[in-house]
Amino acid sequence: MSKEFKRTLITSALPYANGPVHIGHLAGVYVPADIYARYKRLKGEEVLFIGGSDEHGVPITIKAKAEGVTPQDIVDRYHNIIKDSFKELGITFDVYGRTTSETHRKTASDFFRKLYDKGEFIEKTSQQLYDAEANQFLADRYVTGTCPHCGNEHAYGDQCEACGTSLNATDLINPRSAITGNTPVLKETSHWYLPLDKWEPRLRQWILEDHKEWRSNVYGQCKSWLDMGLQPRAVSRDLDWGIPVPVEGAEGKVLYVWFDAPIGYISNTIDCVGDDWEKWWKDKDTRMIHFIGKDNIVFHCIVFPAMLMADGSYNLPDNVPANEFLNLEDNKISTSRNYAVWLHEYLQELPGRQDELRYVLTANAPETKDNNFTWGDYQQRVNSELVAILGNFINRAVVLTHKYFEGNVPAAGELLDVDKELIAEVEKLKNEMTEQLDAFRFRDALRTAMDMARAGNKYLQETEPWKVSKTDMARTATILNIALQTCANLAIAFEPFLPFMSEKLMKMLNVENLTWDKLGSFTLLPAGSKISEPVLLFEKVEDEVVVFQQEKLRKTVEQNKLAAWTPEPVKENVEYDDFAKVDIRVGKVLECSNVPKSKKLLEFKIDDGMEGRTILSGIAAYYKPEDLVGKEVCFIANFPPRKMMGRESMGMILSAVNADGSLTVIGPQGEVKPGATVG
Ligand code: B3M
Ligand code: ZN
Repeated sequence: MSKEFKRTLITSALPYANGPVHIGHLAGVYVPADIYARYKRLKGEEVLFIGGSDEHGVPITIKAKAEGVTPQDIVDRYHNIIKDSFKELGITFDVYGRTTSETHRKTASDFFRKLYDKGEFIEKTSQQLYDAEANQFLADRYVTGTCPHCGNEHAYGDQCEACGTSLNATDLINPRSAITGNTPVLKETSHWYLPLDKWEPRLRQWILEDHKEWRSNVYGQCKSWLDMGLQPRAVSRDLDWGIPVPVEGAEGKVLYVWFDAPIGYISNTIDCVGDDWEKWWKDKDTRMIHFIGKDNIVFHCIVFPAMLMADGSYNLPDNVPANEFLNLEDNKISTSRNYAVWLHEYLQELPGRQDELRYVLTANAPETKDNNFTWGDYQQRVNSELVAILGNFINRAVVLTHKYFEGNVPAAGELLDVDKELIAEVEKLKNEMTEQLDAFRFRDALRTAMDMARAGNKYLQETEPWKVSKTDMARTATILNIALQTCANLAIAFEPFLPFMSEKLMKMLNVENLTWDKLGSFTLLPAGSKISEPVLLFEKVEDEVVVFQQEKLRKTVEQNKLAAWTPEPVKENVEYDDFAKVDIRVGKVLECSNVPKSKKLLEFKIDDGMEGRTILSGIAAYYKPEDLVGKEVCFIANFPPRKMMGRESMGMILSAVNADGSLTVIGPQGEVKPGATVG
């Protein structure tokens, strides 16, 4: 970073208030943003950390319609769930606002009106997709179809989630209305367009020349956008949920959600600091950083900057460290398919384990490529890293100090090489962490902090105070002084990542105000000061937790399969005479057993109202044989005898395969005499 700034404005993408936040949001945006905000505050810098809910947009109206409530009901519900769960996870927003606020309505309207009055928009009439039955224009998520770029058949009218391309609804191939499923018609309507092409030269200079330091995934996506050539982009919609376009004669039209939402960063700043807001948005000594996921790059690096350029009075972001996506147990996280680990559920099911989640999400952060979260890895990292390395080192240093010095920090005597090596190592690791955090490399910085804990464990292993104490208490005092000072350093190093642990540790050490500049000091705890009794910082994750969470996901996948299931198409017609040839009867199961050496076959002895018969059926995977004895089943009686596993089968028992893959044997609803004909 070349320019020296006086303060940092940190924004984090405003989550749609159409559902809770999940670990993908956290890993992608909010945990890294909070790490950075905490780090900058630890350095004593002036920071403003902006968050808030994005409460307009079609996903919200679709959800409201599906639930038979108003969009305001939806956003009120989820805004509060999201806000509360962020707070409980220790995400330290200075403000968490919302785009249905009056401040935002005014700020967004004024922003639009200023550009309108400056003649920055093109007003254009065009043919847009329209659902005649629903009597509604189809924008954004109201229409789905095939992406013209990658062939994804479930692309939306504004974006293809598969390849990330931003789309116009009319780009879609085979468009379908998300309201009625109908094929849309074209209908004339007028909108205001922001001529992105006008800002292309300046955007090209600002990104491709002035910000070569941006992450390659961000820089690359911007470059491909710019190389494709920017087109004018509609900034209004024919919708009834959103901010009304503040122009006479614009009834029924609202601001496009991606025009409105980024202005939410500004309005939330106003809600937070009032008249002081311009210092954060217009003063050249302020550095703005946008934390987002990769699907928001075009809006934060091209569209919003073009809006700010068109206004002319705002700063532009200095960096946009967008993360890639996090998958869950090797599958894509999906709000609509409820396939996620929801933050509010995690906090309920695993109370007090906020740090563990922050740790695992940062250790697996998709900073340069998509990554994966598994419950097995969560357990392994908590148990073998947080408990066994970090917690273990701190616990040993504190327990031994109570054992040998009644909890008083012992004075350090002359330092030996092994002591000096640890001190030098901590200083080296501090410098590495500083460089990594400044470069938004949070995974690496967390690993470096863990290396500090590893160095502490190694130090105790090498100095063995539990042995030295038998002969040399002065040396023991030095060792434990050094070990405790290392614990105090860990409280600083981990504060951005594991704030709850850091706070507990500082309390245990009876120390406070440990700022970043103190990292590397070995005089943080004065000799003679008292430390508290050891507190367990991390508990092992038991297997039951992993089993429960994986079962929860399995059930969700099953439910999705059921919900997505559709019957097979009906076969070709048959003549009645053909059907009449099939002789279907009711029979009673007298005996049922597995066929030796076969995983599939069950052997049935059936009372068919005649001589009785044996039927073999490949349903052993679905039933315990004993559960079928006494049941009435329907079977085809006039198939020719068939040999299977050396046994003769006289007929076929009818069964249905369910949507979830399970199988049910078919029988009469009530008691029927064996041998009765089914017609
Ligand atoms: N509401 C979140 C998303 O695309 C979107 C971000 C707005 S940030 C101004 O998932
Ligand atoms: Zn695509």
